[in-house]
Amino acid sequence: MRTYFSEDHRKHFPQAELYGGEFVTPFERPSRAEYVLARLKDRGLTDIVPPAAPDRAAITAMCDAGYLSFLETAWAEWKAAGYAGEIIANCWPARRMQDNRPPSHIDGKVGYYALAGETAITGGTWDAALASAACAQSATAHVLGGANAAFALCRPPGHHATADMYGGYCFINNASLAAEQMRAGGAARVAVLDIDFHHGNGTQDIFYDRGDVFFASLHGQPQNAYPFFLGFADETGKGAGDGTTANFAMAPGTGFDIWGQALDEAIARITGFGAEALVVSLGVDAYKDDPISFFKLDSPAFLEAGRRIGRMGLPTVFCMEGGYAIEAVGVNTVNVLEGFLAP
Ligand code: SP5
Ligand code: ZN
Repeated sequence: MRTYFSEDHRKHFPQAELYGGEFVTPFERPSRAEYVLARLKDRGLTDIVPPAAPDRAAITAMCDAGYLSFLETAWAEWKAAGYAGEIIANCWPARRMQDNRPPSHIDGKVGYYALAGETAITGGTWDAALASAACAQSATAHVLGGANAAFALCRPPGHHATADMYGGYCFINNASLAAEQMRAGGAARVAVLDIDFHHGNGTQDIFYDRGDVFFASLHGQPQNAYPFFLGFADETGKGAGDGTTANFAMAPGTGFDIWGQALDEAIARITGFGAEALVVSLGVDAYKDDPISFFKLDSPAFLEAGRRIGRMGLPTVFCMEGGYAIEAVGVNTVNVLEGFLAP
């Protein structure tokens, strides 16, 4: 399986994440990608190539124009405002306030386009987010060209980003770009299977009213887990997308016994939908030692998850999402890929 990877991910390395009322080194850090790369090489998955230039038109087609322009110019505006630190949101259009009038001042814009305050933007964030999107796009093109699968080693991740909001360490929704590209490339029906510990709120939001893209997510239940305000089991899609969203929200302490059953159900739903292509939001933060998550999967569980995904027999694009038990991220991620390759 070919991996698409860009060194430009390093341009996004904020020093600050707001966590427990303190600034800490972000959990989503460049070394994560290094561990994945090292493990790929250890396991002989050495077909690792840089992506082609990003397809900006596809990004523009999926995202809000004001949002993209914000991402591109936010750092310059922030510096021009005289701020010394990194960009962190601190005010929002909360309940009963106006949420359809993007402000002009950078402070207001940041709150308008942020869905959470843990994620900082720096001078290199936009370039890195574009390079990450390019990995997903090149991986998808590779599969559309006839490969049965490809791995986009995306960093920053994407599944929390909507068409017009960043947060959860995400800026551009890489998996959604891949799904749209599969559709444009001829797959009549596409599924996104999100196995990251966190609900893929961005992906769900982008496809919520779409009958041609199925979204299934396995995640920590919103009562107890980020992003808290989406991912409930009763969210099942709307309009043409009625019935094409499936959320498997699980309790603290969930292990592979329960999680594996949810995976089987998600796979059955995707198969029943008649998907012709699959995008996997590949987060490995369901791991037992993940520092910000509460599931209890061990490393062999990721191998088994990969096997079950492989048995679907679909053309598949894997997009890297979360996973913060840094030294285990490589093993767990590559375990999914190896399980897929030898189901
Ligand atoms: C892509 C991805 O995995 N994004 C995750 C974003 C999570 N951001 C919020 C982190 C807050 C963690 N709080 C956990 C408390 C554990 N004691
Ligand atoms: Zn996650």
